[in-house]
Amino acid sequence: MVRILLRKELIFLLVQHWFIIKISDMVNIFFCLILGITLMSADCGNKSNSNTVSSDSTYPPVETKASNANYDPAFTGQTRVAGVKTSTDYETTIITRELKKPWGIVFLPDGRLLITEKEGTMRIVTTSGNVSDAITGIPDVNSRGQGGLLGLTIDPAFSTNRMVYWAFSENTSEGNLTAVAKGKLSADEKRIEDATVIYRAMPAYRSTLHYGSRILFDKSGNLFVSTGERSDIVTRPQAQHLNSALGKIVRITKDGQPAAGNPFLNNANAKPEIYSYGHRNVQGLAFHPETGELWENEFGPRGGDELNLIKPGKNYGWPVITYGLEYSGRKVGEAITQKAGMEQPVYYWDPVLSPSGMTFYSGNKIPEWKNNLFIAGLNSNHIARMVIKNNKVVGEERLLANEGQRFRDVQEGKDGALYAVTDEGRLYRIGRK
Ligand SMILES: [Ca+2]
Repeated sequence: MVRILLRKELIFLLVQHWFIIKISDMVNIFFCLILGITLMSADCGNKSNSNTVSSDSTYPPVETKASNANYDPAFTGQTRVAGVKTSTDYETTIITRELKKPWGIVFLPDGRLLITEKEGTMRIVTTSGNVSDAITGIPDVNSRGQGGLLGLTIDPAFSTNRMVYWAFSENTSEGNLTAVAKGKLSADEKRIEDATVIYRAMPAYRSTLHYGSRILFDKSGNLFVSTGERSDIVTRPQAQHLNSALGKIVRITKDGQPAAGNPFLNNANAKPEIYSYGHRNVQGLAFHPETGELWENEFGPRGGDELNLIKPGKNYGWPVITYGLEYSGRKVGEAITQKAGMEQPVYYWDPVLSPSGMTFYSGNKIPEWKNNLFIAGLNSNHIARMVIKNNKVVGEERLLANEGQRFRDVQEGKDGALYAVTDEGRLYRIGRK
């Protein structure tokens, strides 16, 4: 009897134990299933990302660092768009390392480069790396801080008149300012003849900062010139003032006069050379090869570097609206990013790109670069390739990011390659392999 009871007890215990095992197994299986589904869906997520990569060659945004400001963009695609990668094989060559703080590049009709150097010299450089002596005859520049011999261009009729135009920071008795001069490159290419200052962005101010300045001819033969607002808190509001040339893009004739058709010619309180306003420090100007429209980049403060599409008479907002912060980390002004009557940047960078010279690629050698914008980055140490469709940025790539250079200007050569100069003195060629 005892043995039967013991046996029943034993069977009961075994059955009970079996259930406990089964229940714990089922719990385990349940959790495994949940975990499995989670893992599978995570895996599916990865798979869908990698499918995106293979189907349209887009990648995660190139910027991975935290932004300085916590502002929201005004529209999708105004910052941190998808990354892209150049698929055509290209090679990067250092043509020379002997330049002294080069600032601007322009191509002569025969394909050689005429380059400004910040301290006040120009040199002619061949694509094989032959660097000329310094060209003489250029008026003195104030090269302290961000000043010096800055952007340059040549006359559309250079082949017959040999005229060169350049922007520079000039000393005056009231302070310093951004000026534009012109002169003739002598037949032996050793000097600039009859250099004449044709334009001064007034008022003068004592600062070493924010001069701009790039200079470009438009199709009508007038010059676009970009300035800066001289950085200080006392001059900064002048970016909004139409009676000041600080923080502007101006449009002038070859003699420095306000160009016909400028938007404020009939405004008695405005400087007639002003084309657009509300800019901070503009070191990049370029025309889109197909639309012919003028594009501009400018430095924001801490974050908020901008790419803008420039329209006559428009206000680009600085210092009222910005996506950046003061260098101290404080917010700028009323801490707003949008306002009626003020243009939104097409794109902004936070952290900064530190954008300087730029160009649209119009060649065919690297097909996917056609109509892309290339921007020289200083503190960011790379050249930004921006894919633009219908006036919106749809892709961004970083080129030459391992060179450790401060890129000051990038321009397209006659051979369908890009040429870029760096503060460290290098000239690069980036062309098809
Ligand atoms: Ca702006």
